[in-house]
Amino acid sequence: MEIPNLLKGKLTDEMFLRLMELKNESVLDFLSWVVGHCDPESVYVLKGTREDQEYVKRRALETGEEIPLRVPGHTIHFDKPSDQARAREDTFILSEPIPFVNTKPRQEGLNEVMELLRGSMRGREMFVGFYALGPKSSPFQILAIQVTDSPYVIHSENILYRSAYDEFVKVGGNVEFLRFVHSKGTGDVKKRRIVIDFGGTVYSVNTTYAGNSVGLKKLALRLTLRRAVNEGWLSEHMAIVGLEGKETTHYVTAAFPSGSGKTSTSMMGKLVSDDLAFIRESQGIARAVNPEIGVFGIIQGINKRDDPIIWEVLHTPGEVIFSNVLMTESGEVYWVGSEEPVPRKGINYAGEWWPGKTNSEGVEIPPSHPNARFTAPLKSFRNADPRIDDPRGVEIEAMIFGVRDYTTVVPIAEAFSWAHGVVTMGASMESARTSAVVGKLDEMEFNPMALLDFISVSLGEYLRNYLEFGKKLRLQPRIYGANYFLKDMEGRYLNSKEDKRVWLRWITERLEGRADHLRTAVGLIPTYEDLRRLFKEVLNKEYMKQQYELQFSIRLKEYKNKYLRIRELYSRVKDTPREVLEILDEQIG
Ligand code: SAT
Ligand code: MN
Repeated sequence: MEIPNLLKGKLTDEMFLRLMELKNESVLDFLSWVVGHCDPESVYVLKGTREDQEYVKRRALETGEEIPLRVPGHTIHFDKPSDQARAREDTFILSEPIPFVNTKPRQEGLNEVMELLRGSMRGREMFVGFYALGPKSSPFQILAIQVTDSPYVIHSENILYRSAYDEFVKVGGNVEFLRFVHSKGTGDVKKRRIVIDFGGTVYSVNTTYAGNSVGLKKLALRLTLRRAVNEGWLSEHMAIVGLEGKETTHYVTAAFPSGSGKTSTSMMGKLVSDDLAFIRESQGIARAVNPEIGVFGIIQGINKRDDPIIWEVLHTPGEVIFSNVLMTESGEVYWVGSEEPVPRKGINYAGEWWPGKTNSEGVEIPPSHPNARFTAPLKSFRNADPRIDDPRGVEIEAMIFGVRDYTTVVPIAEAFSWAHGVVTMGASMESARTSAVVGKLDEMEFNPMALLDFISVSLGEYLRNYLEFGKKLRLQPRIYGANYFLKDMEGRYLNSKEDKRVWLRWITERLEGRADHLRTAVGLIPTYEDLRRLFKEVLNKEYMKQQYELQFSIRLKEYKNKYLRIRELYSRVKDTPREVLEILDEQIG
């Protein structure tokens, strides 16, 4: 095996040996191509050792991509003002048109991104990281390589993913892997592109926001979702959480659109995953793992009272990257909704900040961006589940599909069956837009399984796979529809943030056969008596009949309109399974 001269010229002896040890021609071909095209000054190949991790952190500070904070191990990173969220309009899947998906003809998309990447790493150090999605050496494992000229991006990958250089060495030349090429480029956000090629490579340029640049997160999801549909398993945008029951822990998944309660739900039990899940059938049981080992969470609204576990992580020495919050002179951070006093000045994503500062359009700049984030390892959370690395995955007993819906969906309901839940709860999700994506806030968006932004196959194909997956199961997870955001006629929220603890306890009791239900047209809902008992037990709160009536009266007209809209959407997708339309017809009545 030989390393091409072009690549060799960028390597120290140590880095050369690291590449040789892989004994993998396709890795060398891939890296030679990137080096030839993007032209970095030098290449750093990570084995994932402690020294490597420290080196990356040091480079992040030296390049100014991160700034140290007062608390040891904490740093802050800023993205450009117009690069604060996932960029839908600049993200393309290279394929024939797929309904609801931003696609581009393959050659056109490749030409465009190649042009932007040409010479984009000039004068910079390029990092090569080796990772595994899912527990190492498990049936879930998918290997991947991230190449980037941003130490912040590789630092984030190191926190969020299992490092797997050793796995690459172990499997040797034949290994298949996903490829992610990122360059911060010139930083001209107008030339931002994220391009997904089903050949197995994702290219991302002129952006640093982690949702656009950290390949293994949502960019990998487009590739793994397609693979899952082809292979008969599920790659989902879901948290995995263990709910403590009387005798055992019940693992459930939870799909919510970004910024609608997924992270907070995952803090209410034993934390396996806050964002992503691979789910496979094994001996008739659905088993799930977290492809990640870290959290990239929204920070706005995190406060000591509502989110004690996250609060602790954000105030304890250890590895945390804050992004797009406010930094004060003394190296403290502040974010909106922390319930701490607002500093009188500081630095944020838009430069120097003071209360009342406006942008060029006269709009007030908040101290922290609504999509400001923290990046931290799962093991820092005191509720981290001991089974995070279980190679068999955890057995899934229930799946929750949650929406941010102000007008229609009841706080919690159980589906009549797997297929009923998949179709009327998962596939029928409509949710108000949040600041996790660029666009107008609060507009209602169709967002099946909280996945529409990441879907890379036809929705019909995706749902066919989902329904078939259920048919393979001896124990089908029960399905729940949740909505933490229902309002009354005057526009007041009908529930407080902590009420979700009660809904989760109800699910636990349903799984253990301890809670009753009422049958309605849209699913099984809790009885008043059970909720009165659970509000007392869980929150020590009185729960009034009148509250129950406001929260759980089925708003039939709204529901009917919702399902008519959904039916119409699916009837336009030409490969929608018949079963989906039939279940919707039945629901419409
Ligand atoms: O922006 S990301 O997609 O990476 C995170 C999220 O919104 O879930
Ligand atoms: Mn997410």
